[in-house]
Amino acid sequence: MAFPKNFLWGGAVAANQLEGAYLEDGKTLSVPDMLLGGDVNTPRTFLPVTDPNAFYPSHEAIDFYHHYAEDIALFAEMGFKCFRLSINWSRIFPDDSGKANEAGLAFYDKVFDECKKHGIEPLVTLCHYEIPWWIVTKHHGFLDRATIDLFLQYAETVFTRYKDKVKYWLTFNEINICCMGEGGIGNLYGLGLMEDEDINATEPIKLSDLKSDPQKTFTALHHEFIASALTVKKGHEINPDFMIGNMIAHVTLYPLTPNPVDILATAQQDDFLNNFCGDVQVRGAYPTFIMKYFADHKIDTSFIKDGDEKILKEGTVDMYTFSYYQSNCVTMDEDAEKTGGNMTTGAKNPYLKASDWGWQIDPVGLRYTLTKLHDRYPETPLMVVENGFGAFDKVEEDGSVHDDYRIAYFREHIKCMGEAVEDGIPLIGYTTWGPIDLVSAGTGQYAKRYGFIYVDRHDDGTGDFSRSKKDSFAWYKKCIASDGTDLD
Ligand code: BGP
Repeated sequence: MAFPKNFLWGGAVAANQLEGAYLEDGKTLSVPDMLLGGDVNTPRTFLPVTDPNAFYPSHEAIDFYHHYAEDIALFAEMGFKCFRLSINWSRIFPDDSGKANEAGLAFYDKVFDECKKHGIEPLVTLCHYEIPWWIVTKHHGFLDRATIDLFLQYAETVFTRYKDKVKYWLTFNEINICCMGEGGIGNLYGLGLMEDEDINATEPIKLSDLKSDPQKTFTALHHEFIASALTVKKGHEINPDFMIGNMIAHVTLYPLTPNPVDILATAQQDDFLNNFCGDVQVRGAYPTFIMKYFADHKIDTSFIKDGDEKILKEGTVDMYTFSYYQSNCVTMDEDAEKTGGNMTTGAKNPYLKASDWGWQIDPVGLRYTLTKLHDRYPETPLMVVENGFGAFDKVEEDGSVHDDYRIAYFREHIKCMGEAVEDGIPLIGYTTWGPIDLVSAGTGQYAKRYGFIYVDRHDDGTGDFSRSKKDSFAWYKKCIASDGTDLD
C-alpha cells in the first residue's frame, strides 16, 4: 500500500463538541449551545433560552478548553501529522460591535503553538455549525445577505492572525447538510436559519420539527456559497500558500435493485445531496441539474445577484474534503426496509452491517467514493476529513477499553483508502472523526463514543474528564508509524 510520506494522518474535532467553556473569556452563545442531550432513540431537541435545570452537553463538552495541551500531546504520541479543529466563531466575535475578542484569539494562539511544538499541522474549519446566536436572532443566520460580510470579517481576522501558524483551512463544515435531514435540522446547523416562532419557543422542540422553507434555505445557502468563495479569495491574498477547501457530508448511494427507476432515483439523489454543493465550490458555478430543480420547485433565484457568478468562479476551492461514514440504498419501493444514517435515512443494504445507530458500515464504499470524486473533479486534491465508528464502549475494571470493533472499522477503511491511492487518486490526508471521545452532533450523547482516547464524562453529567487510552490508540499509532502498511 502506497500512502505517501507526507500524507496528513490525524484526527478531526469541532469546537462545540469538545471545548466546553461556553461562556468563558468573553464567548457568547452559539447554535449548538441551545441543544439538549439526547439518546440513541430520542431525536435531539432545541431549547432557545438556556434552562438552568436542563443538560446542554456543549456547555462543558470534554473541557478541551482547559485540557488542550494534554490532548494535543496524546495526539502527538499517536504520531498525528494533522489535527482538524474548528474555531468557535462566537469566541472571536461575541456580539455585533464589530470588535474582535482578544481573549478568544489568544486561546487559539495557544492551541496552534502547542500543535507546532509537536510538529502537527492544524486544519481549521471556520464554521462547524457554530453560528453565533446573535447572528441567528438578528439576521436569521445566512438568510440575510449581510451575514456574508460578518463571516468575511471573521475569516479575515483569523486568517491575518494565524497566517504563519495555519496553512490548511475549510470554510463551512458539511455545507450540503441543509439538503438532507427532516424539517429544519440542516438549516439550523448549517445556516443558522430559524423562524421567529422557533427562536422564541419556551418548550423544547425536536430538531426535525423546526420549520423549514425551501425558498429561504436556498437563499441562505447561496449566501454561504458567496461567503465561502470570497473567503477563499481573501485567504489567498493574505497568504498565497493557504490551501482552502470545502467540506461535504458525503452519503454514498447505491440503487437497491437494478430496476432502472431505482438507478435513476439514485443518480438524482446523488446529484442533489452530494454533487450540487461540491460542483458550486469546485467548478465555480451552479450545475444545470439544480437550476432545473429550482424551476420545477418554483424556487425564485433572484437571490443570485449581479456579480455573484464572477465571485463563485473566482473563489473555487484548492481541495475537496468530505466526511464519510456509511452508504445508503435508494429505491422507489416505499415498503423497503429503512435504516438510519448521518442526518439522513435510506433503504437497508442486505450486504452490510450497521452500527448501533443504524449507520451502515461500508469500507469498499470509501474506495468507490474516492474514485467517483476523482472522476468528477480530476484536478482537485481530495481529503477524507471525517471517518469513524460511534459505539458504546465498555470500561474494564482495570480501566482498559477493548475496542476491537473500532480497530476493525478503521482497518478496513484504511485498506480500501490505500487501494484508492494505488489507483492514482490524489488523496492528501485522512483525519478520523473524534480521535478523543466528544459530544455527538446528531444525538447529543457522550455514550456514542468515537475516540482512541476515552474521556470520563457521561450523559447524566457525571465524570471527572480524565483521559485514558483505548486499545485502538496503540493500533492507530502503529498504523501511522508504518505509513498505513501495518494494519494488524
Ligand atoms: C458529522 C459532523 C460531526 C460529527 C459526525 C458524527 O456530520 O460533521 O460534527 O458529529 O458527523 O456524527 P454524530 O456525532 O451524530 O455521531
